[in-house]
Amino acid sequence: MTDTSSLTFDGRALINGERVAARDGQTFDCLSPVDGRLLTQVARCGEADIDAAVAAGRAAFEDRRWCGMAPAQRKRVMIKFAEQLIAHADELALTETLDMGKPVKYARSVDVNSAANCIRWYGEAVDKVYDEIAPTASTALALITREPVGVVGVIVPWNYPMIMAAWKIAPALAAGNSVVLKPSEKSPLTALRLAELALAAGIPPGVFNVVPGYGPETGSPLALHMDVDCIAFTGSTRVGKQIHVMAGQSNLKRAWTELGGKSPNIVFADCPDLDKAVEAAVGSIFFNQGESCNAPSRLFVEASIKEAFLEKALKLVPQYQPGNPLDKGTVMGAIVDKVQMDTVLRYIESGKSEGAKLLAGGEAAMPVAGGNYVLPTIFDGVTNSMTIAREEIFGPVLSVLSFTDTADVVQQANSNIYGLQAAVWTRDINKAHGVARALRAGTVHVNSYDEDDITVPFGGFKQSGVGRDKSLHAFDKYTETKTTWIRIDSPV
Ligand code: TXE
Repeated sequence: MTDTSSLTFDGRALINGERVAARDGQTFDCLSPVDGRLLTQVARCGEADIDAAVAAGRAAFEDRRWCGMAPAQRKRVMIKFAEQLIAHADELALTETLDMGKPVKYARSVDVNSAANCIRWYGEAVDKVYDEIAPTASTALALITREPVGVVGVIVPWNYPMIMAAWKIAPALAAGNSVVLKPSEKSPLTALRLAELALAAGIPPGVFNVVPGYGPETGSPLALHMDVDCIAFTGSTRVGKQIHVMAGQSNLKRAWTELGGKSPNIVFADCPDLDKAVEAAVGSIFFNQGESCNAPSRLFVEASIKEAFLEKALKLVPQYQPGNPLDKGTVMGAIVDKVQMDTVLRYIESGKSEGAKLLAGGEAAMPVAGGNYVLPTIFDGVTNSMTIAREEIFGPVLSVLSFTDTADVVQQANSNIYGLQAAVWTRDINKAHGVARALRAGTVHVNSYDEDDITVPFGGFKQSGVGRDKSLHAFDKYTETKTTWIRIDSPV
């Protein structure tokens, strides 16, 4: 078991380079889903704290202490910031595990590394992205330049606290903006450490502020703030819609949302490697306890191979028994809190009562007293109209549907409000391309589910949100495009 006795936590906000309590002194308890222990008390920030953080961000932007830095220097500081994450990798991973319940081995190998890589990648990009000159007539020069939007508000969820924050703060900071980050009240601790590490790396005070608190009390004032130029959000579709409304109600700040998913994973009988398809289907839904927006939660298997597929899948299930996330051998940890666990269990009950056939799991588990754990669950005989096929569960629950016709499965896959991710497994290149093109999703995998790289955009069609994280496309969200016309009265 990993020793956590040396860890201490500071739950105060970080505004203008300093750790501060909420203006009104309020706090909330930060409980660990691993065993219910109290980790620390966290500042319960409100409107006055948001005002202070936005003012600090605005002042930093106005005096150009960050955006005015030479790009090569800003790059160096960003890379140092990434190095700070790696230097504190064990501490960050343990904090993430205690705060939100994911297995420590993944917190270290996936979350810390991925967040550091993201910050480094955008840092590297700072002095490599060029502006443009438009192909106008020779009587004028038209420069098309990118400018930071100003103060960027960022609201993130609890499932990948560091990675979700990094996907937004890294391109926003690299582009020269100031940031005010509100982490989820369910997992606020690593975000606060990120801001301290940014300071240690040389990001000037005021540029990166973190204001913990609840959605309506802390997130809403940020989304409604008249001096915030852009709001970038990851979370539920329900709140995402409110974010766009709040942007419109206030100063028409740019609003970008990465929301829910109910991703279809379509396995044809001619899939090139059934074992791989099974491993991917099972591994991807149970990874991170199923608390992933892009989890392949709807599995469509061609009827002729369904029995063989499920037989193999069920053999893998025991590997995913929930265990203490602090144990380095654990692959499935705790559900983030009791509220989320109850939500998952309610969905499981709805699957049972709507007529799906429970093949595995289907109830809570208790590997550690006081924690929140759910068994890896598989339902067969699911139809697309059942609640467990329509709604995002955000837990370790796989819904299995079968099909016989290609056009029909595409239609079923697309008949959902979400369009985040999808997969198709076949060795027929025509079918692969045709189906991939017909699927309404921001990312489609062919014969895999776990390809991932910072170089590719991530985001959804339909109600999975607006805009893309990752890749150079993310700069579009955090920059304004300016045209400068220069008249040329040429003497020659
Ligand atoms: O998300 P919320 P929750 C889905 C998933 C999950 C469900 C609920 O299905 O079961 O959402 O999770 C802040 N104004 N996803 O309740 O409420 C909130 O404090 C401004 C999918 O945790 O959307 C947190 O920081 N901000 C998802 C963030 O929004 C508000 C990841 C997300 O919280 C706010 C998480 C308000 N009125 C949940 N209300 C994904 N796609 O990755 C809340 N917030």
